[in-house]
Amino acid sequence: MRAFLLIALLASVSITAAFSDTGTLGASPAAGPTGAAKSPGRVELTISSPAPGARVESKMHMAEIRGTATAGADGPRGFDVMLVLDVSRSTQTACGADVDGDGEIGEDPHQGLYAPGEFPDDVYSTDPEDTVLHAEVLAARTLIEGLDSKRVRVGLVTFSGEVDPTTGLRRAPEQHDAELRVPLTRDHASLLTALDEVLREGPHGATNFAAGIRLATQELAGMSGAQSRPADRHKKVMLFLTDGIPSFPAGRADTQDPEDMAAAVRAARVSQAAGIRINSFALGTDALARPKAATEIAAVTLGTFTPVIEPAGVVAALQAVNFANVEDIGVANVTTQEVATDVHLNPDGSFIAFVPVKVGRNKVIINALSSDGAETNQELVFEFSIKEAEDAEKRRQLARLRKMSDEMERYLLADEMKRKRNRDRMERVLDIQVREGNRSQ
Ligand SMILES: [Ca+2]
Ligand SMILES: [Ca+2]
Repeated sequence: MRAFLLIALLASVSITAAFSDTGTLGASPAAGPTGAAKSPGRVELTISSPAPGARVESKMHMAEIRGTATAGADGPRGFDVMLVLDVSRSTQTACGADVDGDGEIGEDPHQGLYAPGEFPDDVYSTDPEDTVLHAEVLAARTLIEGLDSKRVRVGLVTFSGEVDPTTGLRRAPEQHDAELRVPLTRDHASLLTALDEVLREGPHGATNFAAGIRLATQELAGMSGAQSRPADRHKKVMLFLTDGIPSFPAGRADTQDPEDMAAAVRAARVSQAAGIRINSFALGTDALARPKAATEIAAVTLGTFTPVIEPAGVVAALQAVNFANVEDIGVANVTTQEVATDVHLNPDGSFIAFVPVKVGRNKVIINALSSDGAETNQELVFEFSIKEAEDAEKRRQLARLRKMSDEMERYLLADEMKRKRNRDRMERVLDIQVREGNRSQ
């Protein structure tokens, strides 16, 4: 039924298509009828490729559209994102998915799946590259690779807490339970190198939330002692990943003292005062059994708390985070009467959409929706022709398809509802055009 409606709408849009050539849907951002009609805030669209009128070539009837959406008239110039990763000992456990993609799913021998003695007692993942820490690192990598280094600075903090093996307490009162791996930088490649280093060092120690939050806050806020240089009008975001509950700085590492959580919440209040938002991600059953600390640090900073039942799901969860306040991007091809279903919106508002096209002239509408409900449309006309794929291009397309791993498929399933809303919205956008077109004729 919906498909029929869409076809019907699109059929009528061909009239509108001719009409809008006369300039109803101006090419300027925020000029679309829906954007002007009900804008609580404002959202702007910049299409970086293809250029208007350009000739696009591809082996498949599919054109790649890249751009950026920015919410708010006085929106931030850019983003400072501090990744805060839990490297405590428990992150050595198998996360339940094939993180390294070698075809073997690492399992925790302590879960009773193997005969006693089959694995040494200190092995927590039969595939050493499928641990919770590996899932965190893969999530961080995937996130970083999707961010625009011109607009987003990224830094890396890890936290744990060295334990005195005889007492179970901290080794020394002045010890640092968090480490600044990379100050905020546009050199995203340096983050990838640092993440490799984190994996080489491996999981260790207890879980000191407060230390991680304090160090990340110092850097994001440019407090004294910070190594990161301050940036003007950058929105400050902390992405805090943990598989546990705070066990340090108070008392023993194997005991959750009330002060462990109180210290974390106090640290988050300082973040809040410094204009930093904490988005927390609690991975796995341990973290979710008692998620109070992870929810509190997000709540006091007006950030989001994301429960991630399967730790490997953090890859998709981190990718789905939205710090640009851009809720959704929709793309419809007026010429082929199809709506793009393959739209990747990055947390910084940049996006890539693959829209179905036909050979010749194509008119495409791109719609951006901000978190506060503001919308804008932009249209783009380009020429499309089929080309024989060269080997490099074939490899690139294959690599892209392979990247859509099991993880992404799960994400797509979970995303089904959102996609339906997107589709409905684009149908509405097209419908408005039809009505606007008819009125003017
Ligand atoms: Ca594996
Ligand atoms: Ca404790």
